[in-house]
Amino acid sequence: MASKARTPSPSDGATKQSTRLPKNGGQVAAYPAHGRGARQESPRAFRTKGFTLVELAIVLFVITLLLGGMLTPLSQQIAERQNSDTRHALDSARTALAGYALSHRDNTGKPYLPCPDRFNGGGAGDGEEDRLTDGRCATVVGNLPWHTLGVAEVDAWGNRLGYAVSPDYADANHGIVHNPVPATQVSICQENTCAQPLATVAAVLSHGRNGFGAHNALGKTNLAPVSADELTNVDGTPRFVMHPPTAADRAEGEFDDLVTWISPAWLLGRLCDPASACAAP
Ligand SMILES: [Ca+2]
Ligand SMILES: [Ca+2]
Repeated sequence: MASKARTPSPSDGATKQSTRLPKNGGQVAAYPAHGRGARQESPRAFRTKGFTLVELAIVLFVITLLLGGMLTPLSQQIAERQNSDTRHALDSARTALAGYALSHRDNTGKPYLPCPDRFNGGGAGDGEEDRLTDGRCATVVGNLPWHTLGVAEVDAWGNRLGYAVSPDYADANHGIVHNPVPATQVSICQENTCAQPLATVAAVLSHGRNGFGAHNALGKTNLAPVSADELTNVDGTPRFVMHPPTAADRAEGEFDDLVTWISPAWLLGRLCDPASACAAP
């Protein structure tokens, strides 16, 4: 009767190894690679396995410094991107205004600009220009007729853009006249006293990051501004202050409005060939 083959177990090999002489002639290694001796580590090796409380505190301190250094530039980047996006919206609005004039002519072929979307009354806040039956604008100062122009409704902060246009440049029955007429109705100023106004055809305004005085996308009016310069931009007159931003702790108060404007030369340069009837009497 054949004996049943026995499956060797790992313990067999270990037993055999333990009884076999080492190849180095029987000398025993100071730190064996296997077995009980492998777990006997030196005190120095044991200490390097973890952090002490002091080391942990230092690591947390460094991480806090790194996060603080990263978060501040991130907020600055967001603010700069919002400013850049709004400036792009203002530039797009100015181009769209010229495009409107290219496609709208009175009965003599002279172009004219769109009217503002008014703040109050019929048709207010719908993004459509508000024009009277006689061809004149219902208001000189209002919001940009974003729906009429096909541009963005709001700036980067969710507020509508303001818009003012000289009546002489937005009359549907009397288009822009030659050479052009003095654009005295809309002014750009460096401060609220407006010592040296820059007469212009039209202006487009964003009320900036603080949004004071703006009409938001919900049709509501934001809190009124505090500084005299920003108050000038919401007083309903076609006079707009434009200068670099100032912080709230400055003597002149906070100012973050963004303004662009259309000069007569810029507009006619895009509407007319100088030799064409467009610019002729
Ligand atoms: Ca309207
Ligand atoms: Ca503002």
